[in-house]
Amino acid sequence: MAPDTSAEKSAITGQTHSATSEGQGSPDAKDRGHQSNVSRGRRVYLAIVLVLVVVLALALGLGLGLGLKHSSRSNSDDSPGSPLPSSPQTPSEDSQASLSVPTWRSNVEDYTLDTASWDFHAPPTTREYKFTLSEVQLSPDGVFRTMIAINGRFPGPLIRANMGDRLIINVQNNLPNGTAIHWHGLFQNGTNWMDGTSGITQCPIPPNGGRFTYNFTLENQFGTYWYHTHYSTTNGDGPVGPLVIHSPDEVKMQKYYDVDQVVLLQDWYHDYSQALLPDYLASGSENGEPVPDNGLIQGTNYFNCSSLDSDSGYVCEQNSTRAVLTVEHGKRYRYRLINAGAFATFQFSIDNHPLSVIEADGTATEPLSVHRVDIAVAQRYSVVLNANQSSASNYWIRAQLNTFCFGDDNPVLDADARALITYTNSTAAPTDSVDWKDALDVECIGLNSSLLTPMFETEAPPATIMYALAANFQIGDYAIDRAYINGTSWVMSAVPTLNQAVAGLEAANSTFTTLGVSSAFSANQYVIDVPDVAIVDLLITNYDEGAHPFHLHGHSFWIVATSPDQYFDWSTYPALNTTLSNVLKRDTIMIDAFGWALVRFVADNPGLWALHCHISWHMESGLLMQFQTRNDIMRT
Ligand SMILES: *[C@@H]1O[C@H](CO)[C@@H](O)[C@H](O)[C@H]1NC(C)=O
Ligand SMILES: *[C@@H]1O[C@H](CO)[C@@H](O)[C@H](O)[C@H]1NC(C)=O
Ligand SMILES: *[C@@H]1O[C@H](CO)[C@@H](O)[C@H](O)[C@H]1NC(C)=O
Ligand SMILES: *[C@@H]1O[C@H](CO)[C@@H](O)[C@H](O)[C@H]1NC(C)=O
Ligand SMILES: *[C@@H]1O[C@H](CO)[C@@H](O)[C@H](O)[C@H]1NC(C)=O
Ligand SMILES: *[C@@H]1O[C@H](CO)[C@@H](O)[C@H](O)[C@H]1NC(C)=O
Ligand SMILES: *[C@@H]1O[C@H](CO)[C@@H](O)[C@H](O)[C@H]1NC(C)=O
Ligand SMILES: *[C@@H]1O[C@H](CO)[C@@H](O)[C@H](O)[C@H]1NC(C)=O
Ligand SMILES: *[C@@H]1O[C@H](CO)[C@@H](O)[C@H](O)[C@H]1NC(C)=O
Ligand SMILES: *[C@@H]1O[C@H](CO)[C@@H](O)[C@H](O)[C@H]1NC(C)=O
Ligand SMILES: *[C@@H]1O[C@H](CO)[C@@H](O)[C@H](O)[C@H]1NC(C)=O
Ligand SMILES: [Cu+2]
Repeated sequence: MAPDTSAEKSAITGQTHSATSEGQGSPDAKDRGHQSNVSRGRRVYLAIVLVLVVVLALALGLGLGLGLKHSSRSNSDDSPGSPLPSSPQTPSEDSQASLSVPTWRSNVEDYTLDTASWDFHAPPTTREYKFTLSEVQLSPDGVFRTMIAINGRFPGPLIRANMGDRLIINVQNNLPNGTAIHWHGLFQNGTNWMDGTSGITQCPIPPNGGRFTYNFTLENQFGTYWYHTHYSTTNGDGPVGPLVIHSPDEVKMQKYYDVDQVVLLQDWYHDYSQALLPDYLASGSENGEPVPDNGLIQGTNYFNCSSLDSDSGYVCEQNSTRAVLTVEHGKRYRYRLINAGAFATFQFSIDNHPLSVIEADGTATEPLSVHRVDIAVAQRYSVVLNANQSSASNYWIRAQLNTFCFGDDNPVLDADARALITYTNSTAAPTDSVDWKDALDVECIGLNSSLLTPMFETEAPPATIMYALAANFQIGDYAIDRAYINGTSWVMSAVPTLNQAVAGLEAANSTFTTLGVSSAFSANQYVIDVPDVAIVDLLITNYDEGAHPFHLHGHSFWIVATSPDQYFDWSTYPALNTTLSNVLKRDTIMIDAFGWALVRFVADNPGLWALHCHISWHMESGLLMQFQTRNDIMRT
């Protein structure tokens, strides 16, 4: 089967639509002139740094000397901008849903996985994609803003492959900033430098035309993954998409469903994240994260332009619509939920239809029946819906943003983000749709992983080594609030730590082989050098009043134990340090406010691997550390 053709579509759409941007009044536009100067200085700086990196040497020239076409736009629109007059076509006033979608939007069809024609047993093949990243002005929910699109599409194209396949993704960065693309949840065993983590496994791909080719194989894992930029907070600006790996073993799951679809969830801001970041990081902000303005399902949702102040400066077109998922009575639908957002946890449910969870972060599970599922940032769950209700009504899909995760209110946010299920291909407002009576969460939490049992049994051996980590936020000099892991607040390194480690190991510099907390890197890099092929127990204690979804690159971990309470009782450790049968393995775990999680992973995968909170604001505030593993292999 040929690679997904939607990925092949050129960046033409992006270019066309950026034309609509002229005169848009998004507040960040005024910073442009200033940003371009910084950007030029930064490119020169990058150029110096990049000399150290052989893989990017060719791309270097491309990043320099190109025009500042993205940066010089002036904001000539002095009209208040909002709200614009209602557009005439509002297909159905009540449900605000539509079956027609703008050409730039990846929609329900793009994310429907044709299982009948897919060869699950095909011999390994190479699948090639071309991703062009560019800044565009689009209006996913009616509000125009600067965002980042891949091939002019939002959300990004679906990547689909079989286990064992090789993926080649040719990335061209037409953004005014550097970037890198991380393939979330992929092991990258032996290809750490393809992990796409700026400052850790690679230098950012240079701006204004820089290129990088990702090239890796998909071994020993299948299920629902995703990709996103891993450079500052840019992942919240649109460059995200699903990555699905199939396997012959999936047949055992297919008995539970007839139709397979990706359902992408994300919180959404009406501002460019780079415009929100300075205030968030500023003196006195006290970790006051920007609160999302909307929640999107399949890249879209209704937004009421009248809720914006008339002097807000936003351009809001009252034509936003909700996604429509069509079902056929009697069929069962696997929805691969991905929380591709920046901050919010969703409580996902479908009115009148109980759901059955059959996958978590790429681990197939025995069906667990639920009414709502809490899905934190970067987590994935596959849920099965049985279309057995009356066809006479449409029903709401709800992705309710858990507002207890936010430190503030946002008056324009309708936390009940919705899409429509229809049995009859209609966009009519539901008449018999009933939300579940189950109370919504009153604190910020994820689904407790201990409720899920893997479908394919695994055994976790006892740990050979254990590390304890403490995560907190702390206000320092000048009332600057930053996140810390064991006293270190991460700042992106100019020279990727992987390059530093490889150079140090090749030079037989013993600083790079001293096990434990490494002193080989600068003071803002907390790196633990792990013995070769260790089974690592990791206790992460959260001393913060907010919950944090922690993600480990290059591995999935067994969830040994979790707690909503602050203190781990060390006397219980021997009883936990045993062979564990069939506990859930995943790559992102929500750790409760003032709680802890004990996870276990096999450190057999050479490289520098980030462990970080996946809330993009928090990562940028420093909530990231790294493991250095398999020095024996990295040295050679
Ligand atoms: C992105 O580039 C702009 C200027 O083009 C600069 O102001 C901003 O700080 C850059 N962001 C990052 C994260 O480097
Ligand atoms: C991808 O990597 C493989 C293995 O190293 C190599 O043979 C192949 O030429 C690479 N392909 C591209 C397009 O770089
Ligand atoms: C949109 O918001 C305005 C002002 O808050 C309100 O009067 C109106 O009913 C809202 N429209 C819808 C469809 O919710
Ligand atoms: C809404 O209208 C704007 C301006 O005409 C257009 O760019 C956008 O694609 C429309 N959105 C939808 C969902 O039709
Ligand atoms: C519909 O399907 C659900 C989930 O499989 C099941 O619990 C329920 O009993 C079914 N209802 C009817 C009316 O068949
Ligand atoms: C649903 O309706 C639209 C527009 O009326 C039509 O184009 C489409 O083919 C229909 N889809 C199905 C599955 O019936
Ligand atoms: C876990 O238990 C094994 C024995 O079963 C022991 O060898 C190992 O040191 C223990 N690990 C830790 C981190 O205490
Ligand atoms: C991190 O800090 C905690 C508490 O301060 C300490 O117990 C732990 O040993 C430290 N971890 C490492 C790897 O040094
Ligand atoms: C070894 O690496 C450390 C840390 O990067 C550095 O300070 C030191 O100079 C290096 N030693 C030698 C002999 O190169
Ligand atoms: C998850 O459930 C287990 C088993 O009931 C419980 O011991 C643990 O405290 C729960 N974790 C959290 C974070 O609530
Ligand atoms: C990763 O690669 C290492 C070294 O090549 C190998 O020993 C290990 O088994 C691999 N791990 C997985 C999960 O494939
Ligand atoms: Cu966090």
